[in-house]
Amino acid sequence: MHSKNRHRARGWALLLTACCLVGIWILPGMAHAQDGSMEGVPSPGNDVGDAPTSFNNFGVAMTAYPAGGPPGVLANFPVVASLPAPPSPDGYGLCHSAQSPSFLGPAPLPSKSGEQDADMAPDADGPTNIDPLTDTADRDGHDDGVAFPASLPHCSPVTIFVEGWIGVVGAAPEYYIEAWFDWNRDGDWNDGQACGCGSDEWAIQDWPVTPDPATGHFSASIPIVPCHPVSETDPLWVRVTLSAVEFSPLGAQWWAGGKPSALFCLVDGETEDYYLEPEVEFVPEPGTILLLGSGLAGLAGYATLRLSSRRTLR
Ligand SMILES: [Ca+2]
Ligand SMILES: [Ca+2]
Ligand SMILES: [Ca+2]
Ligand SMILES: [Ca+2]
Repeated sequence: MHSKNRHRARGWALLLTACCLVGIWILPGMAHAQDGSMEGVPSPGNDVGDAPTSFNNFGVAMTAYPAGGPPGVLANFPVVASLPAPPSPDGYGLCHSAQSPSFLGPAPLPSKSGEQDADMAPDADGPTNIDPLTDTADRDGHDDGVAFPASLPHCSPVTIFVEGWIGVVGAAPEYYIEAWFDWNRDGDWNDGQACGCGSDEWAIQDWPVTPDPATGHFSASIPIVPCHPVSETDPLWVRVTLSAVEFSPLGAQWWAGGKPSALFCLVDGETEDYYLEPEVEFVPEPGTILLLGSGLAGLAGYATLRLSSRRTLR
């Protein structure tokens, strides 16, 4: 082998070794990913989030609140993962290999779907995760690994239930859950401590999860303290991520739900974004029927808030 080629091959070997060690891979021509199992049809290679972002490939603003507009709070979340989109203030969107074997979700089958990018087809689900031109988000398939409590009361501890599957034979015994909550509803996850009482916007930091060695399944009920400096009744964008690496040692450019470069993804895991909307629910008091002045019967009770989402609640 020519010494220059040998030198280059050694360089790639060292790079690959480094990528495996830190759980990050360099995108191998992300814009032209191919999957032989799809008979040569271009196939999406990465799992990306589906929160709205104004840093997209169409150069148009998207709305964080209310989702879909009319224009209110601008969306600045790090979502689109690769070039030529510009970086958000918190970098590019998190991405994991869609072919890697670990994911969030209740079923022991692959429960994540790949896409070219958040706003670029092809997408294994059909529609892209987000459509900047129509200000539409939250369209990724398989956002199914998180169960939120019925409410997120201000400054009161609750638990977030997360489950999934770790399918790497001989994997490190621990994987890690991260979660970000846009507590101050300003369209990003970078505000740290937004109340005196509650969790950081990076509310779940490197929470270790260990799979059952026989099945690969894991689950965890992870404590957080919700914080609502604006209003408990406003909707909320949340990101939850499973990865083989801890984010704390990677540096501050990873601490707001994004990554510092468009040129790589995390190898194993999945990212799921959720739009939680509190809804007013009438709770009747048991056994109480009132006779109103008009002669009609009515129930005594009270109004309460209950979160709703396209996804699971408990
Ligand atoms: Ca999933
Ligand atoms: Ca979603
Ligand atoms: Ca998708
Ligand atoms: Ca925020």
